[in-house]
Amino acid sequence: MINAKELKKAIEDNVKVLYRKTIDEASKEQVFYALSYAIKDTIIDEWINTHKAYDKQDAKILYYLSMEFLIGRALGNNIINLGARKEVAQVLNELGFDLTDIEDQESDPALGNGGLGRLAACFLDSLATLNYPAYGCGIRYHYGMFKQKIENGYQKEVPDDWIKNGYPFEIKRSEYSYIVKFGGNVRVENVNGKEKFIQENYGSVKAIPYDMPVLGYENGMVNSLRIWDAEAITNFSLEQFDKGDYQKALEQENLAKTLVEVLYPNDNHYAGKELRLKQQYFFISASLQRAIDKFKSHHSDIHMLPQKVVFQLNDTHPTVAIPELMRLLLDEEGLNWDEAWNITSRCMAYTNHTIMSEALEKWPIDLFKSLLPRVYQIVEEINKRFVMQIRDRYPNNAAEKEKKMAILYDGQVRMAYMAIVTGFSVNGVAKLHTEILKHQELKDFYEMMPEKFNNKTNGITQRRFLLHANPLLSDWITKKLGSDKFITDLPQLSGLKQYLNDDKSLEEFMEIKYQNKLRLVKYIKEHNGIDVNPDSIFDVQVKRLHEYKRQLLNILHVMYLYNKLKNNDGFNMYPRTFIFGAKAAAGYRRAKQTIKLINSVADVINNDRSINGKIKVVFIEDYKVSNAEIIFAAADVSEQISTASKEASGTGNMKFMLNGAPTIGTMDGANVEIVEEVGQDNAFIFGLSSDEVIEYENNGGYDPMVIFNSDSEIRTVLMQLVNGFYSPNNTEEFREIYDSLLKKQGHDRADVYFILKDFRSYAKAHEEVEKAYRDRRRWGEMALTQTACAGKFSSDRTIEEYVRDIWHLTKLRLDNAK
Ligand code: H53
Repeated sequence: MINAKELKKAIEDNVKVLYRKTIDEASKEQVFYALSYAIKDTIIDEWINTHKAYDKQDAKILYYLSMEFLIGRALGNNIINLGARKEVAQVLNELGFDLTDIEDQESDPALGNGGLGRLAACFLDSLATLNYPAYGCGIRYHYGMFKQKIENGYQKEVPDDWIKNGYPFEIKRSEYSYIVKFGGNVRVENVNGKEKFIQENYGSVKAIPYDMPVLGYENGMVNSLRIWDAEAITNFSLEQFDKGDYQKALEQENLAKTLVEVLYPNDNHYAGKELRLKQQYFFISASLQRAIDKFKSHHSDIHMLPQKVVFQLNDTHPTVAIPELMRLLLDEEGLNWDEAWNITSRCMAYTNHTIMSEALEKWPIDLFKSLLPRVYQIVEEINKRFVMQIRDRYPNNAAEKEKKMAILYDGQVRMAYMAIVTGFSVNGVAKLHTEILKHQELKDFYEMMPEKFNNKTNGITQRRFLLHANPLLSDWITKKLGSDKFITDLPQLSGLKQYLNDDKSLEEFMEIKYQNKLRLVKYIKEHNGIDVNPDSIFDVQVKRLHEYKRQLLNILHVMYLYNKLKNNDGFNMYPRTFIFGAKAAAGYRRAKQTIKLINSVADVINNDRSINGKIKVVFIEDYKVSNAEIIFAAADVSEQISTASKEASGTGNMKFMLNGAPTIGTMDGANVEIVEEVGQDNAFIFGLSSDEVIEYENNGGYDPMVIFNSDSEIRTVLMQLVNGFYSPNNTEEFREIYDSLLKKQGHDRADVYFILKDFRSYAKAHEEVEKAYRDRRRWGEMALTQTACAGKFSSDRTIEEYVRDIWHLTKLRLDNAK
């Protein structure tokens, strides 16, 4: 528990020691550091204590291996999980500062792109809250996700130097450094009749871990997020080297520098770059070496590893963990193949997050082999043995099955297949997604090894996305339920259903939404300079920019509404603010054009006085975890409009729901389960089903030209893309977007994402939204229903399912827990 007096003194002392200032002279940034160090001080004993308990209880440990952890700011979250929000705010007040202002000084650690990275962060929060021993293992990127600036409507990427001034919540732990080797060749030696594989002529780097505390909610548990940094190996004197070695030393220096420099900014798309594979191997090799050493410090028999350790592969990105663990067991521990295989396959589990083929990593064999020569030999052997199994099992169609399932095929290493073949569990991230995996994308594997497949519907942490993001609502819920148990038991929210018939409660709920809208209005004014009407419907789509997520459908619909307003005197429309927030991968042309389109449409519409502010379009610059919290709390409508079958789950949909915003969406990903919870009447569903999409994809039969020719309103909107209506200075600005909707794209048909196909039913769903919103009582009920039914979507539920079905962890007991 925080002691107010001690905290105050600690802040004042820290300001003195760090800056040689008294508190009244300190800047907000200085107070941020002073407070953060004070908070870290209060965490540290529990952090030590937790890890002592790991050892004492000989706990089985989960290693969540992920290239991304989109953790967001730590200070506010740590204070929440210490249960000290009010006390800390009070202390700061007394010192003349506001806690929210101070939190705003923290740079947002953006060590992830989007859903996958944020999910990993929510999982860490839930693991600690539920007392499960776990490490997150990742990379300490020196530059996280780029900061987005919008200049003249275009996205511009600015480097995110998040550790420039030091990050107060990390600890460098040089004593746990490891060497990671790249390249060279493998020499085989015969030692006492046994083959020994020796990698030589390699380049190497030193991997150094930095730990960040991950606090459970008021339970004294502090797990670690371990992110690896790279340093050149410098335990030699350069002078002793001849020219060749000097060259090599420089190369190693360079490798270390570039290795952890930057996060690849692609979400759901792999770039196939050598450096990316290096990053993957780097953090995997270091994490596994450390995990094995830790295991061995308590156990003498390496065969016991699966009883004490489990590795979860977050997508294909960490899959090189499989041959690397094999390597360590074979070459370092001296096991034979069968023993090593047995251990590895019982330690590894894989989560699939997408069916999009461009996101499933396939490495060119040549690249893989030259970078990881010994690891590649092991992959070859795994493949060889699996192919033998295929031939055994399918003697009549072995060649066809090999083509579909072999790990090495067509000059490539298919990482997902290696994960499925080796691991003991393969899970999808929402019911629909898992069904599609089993019966479409991975059906050959499902047929061969059905026992591995299971579903774990994603979830989100209510500590950040309700408690921290929306204090007004969480205080109200606490009052209404007479308890704050929902903070660790989200299904308690169903108790709110008793207020669905209570006008006064509905009004209170709506008033909270209004206050949160005012907070966002202020943010938008400060950051975008746009005035937004808080009485308008806040219709929000925030997520990565990707064609399958169909921000384009949304903005085309805005263009359509605007035309209706302009052309039809009788068209009456409830004021709407369409809010977008999205980063596009730096090299993703179409996505960047869509950002420009949204901003160009905003420019025209926001400056047209004739429509009386009925429509506003806002593009929020630099969408990230910290402003997301403000946005979710303020949304009236949640746009979840991916082409059915493409969004594996979505988690933003859950954050909107929790904060009382009904979904307008397709039957895709977790939307399906959201509708299951709230009922059809409390969601606005439109568009093709996933079966219909897949049917069209496989058998054709969709031609957007037919729609273009027959629907004049749609045609007008499309023509506005190429007649300069939104780009008077360059009529060609949006030509590619236009073409993508109407012209065949290489091997693909036009309108790959069925935008025109779904347009009319989307517009209809929007009419329903408006109708519902005009009935204030109905809307109140609908909005409260979202929050009341959100219980299922806590990541606490998801984690309990992983523990029950995959990880089999035991809760840690903490002697001096509060
Ligand atoms: O993972 C989220 C899902 C979401 C999916 C996303 C994702 C990435 O962010 C990156 C790569 C990838 O394969 C998948 O798109 O639907 O909610 C967490 O599971």
